Amino acid sequence: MAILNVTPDSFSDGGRHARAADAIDAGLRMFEAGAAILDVGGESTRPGAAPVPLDEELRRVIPVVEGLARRGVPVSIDTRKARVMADALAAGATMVNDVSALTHDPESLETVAASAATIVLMHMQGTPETMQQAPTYADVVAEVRAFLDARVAACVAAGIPESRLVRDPGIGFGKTLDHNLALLRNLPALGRPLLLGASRKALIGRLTGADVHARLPGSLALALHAARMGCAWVRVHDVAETAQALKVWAACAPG
Ligand code: 7PJ
Repeated sequence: MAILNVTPDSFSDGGRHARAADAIDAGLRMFEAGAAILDVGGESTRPGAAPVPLDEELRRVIPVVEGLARRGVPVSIDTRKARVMADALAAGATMVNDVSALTHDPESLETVAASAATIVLMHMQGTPETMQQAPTYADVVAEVRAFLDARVAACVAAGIPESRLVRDPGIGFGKTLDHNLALLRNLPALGRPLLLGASRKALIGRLTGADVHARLPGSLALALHAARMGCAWVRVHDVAETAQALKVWAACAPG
């Protein structure tokens, strides 16, 4: 899964159309480089990020979803808002990636249940504004597992088959370095199928001192670790590099 952020700081400032065209071009390049799906997002959920109003989020992402889907590129919509999910699905998206696991917007569950989309349910403690202030768990692996089980159960109760649900531990979302490492060491304990998003994240900086623009080696190590632990998906920025690493790893991995 390739990360395609459509925020004003990610592309040219030549206006909306230029920005959408740039994002579509970037998405096509990532698809050609080996991404199975593009995760299009218009609201940053990084620690401390401010929320984006609905209209603005729609204006950012829908032209990009439509442009990619029209060219036959699989698209995931990265949003916490039911209306954005609905419009993106109508524009051709086939996956919904919600960092709130369909808890942020009370209409999300019904919206995705009415579609055939695959849903990524991510664990987060707190909200993006405050989540890194004091993350606390008695047993992080058991608590994340219990949360994911409960969200899967809520989706199944709403009529979504479990085969369409993907679990995600939410690396960095209300977690210290030790919490992240406990989850990474115990990924199979979280259930299946799993998606891991660790590309360029702060834990790589915490472990190595590398700044955000120099975290490709650590990101590749985490992608290979995810593959070895049986993850079905990795969410990454550096598509060509990750695809090459995974291809070589898969050729020599036992089993
Ligand atoms: C994740 C995400 C993740 C899923 C972000 C970043 C922060 N969605 N959105 N999993 N992370 N499903 O990419 O650095 O880990 S935003």
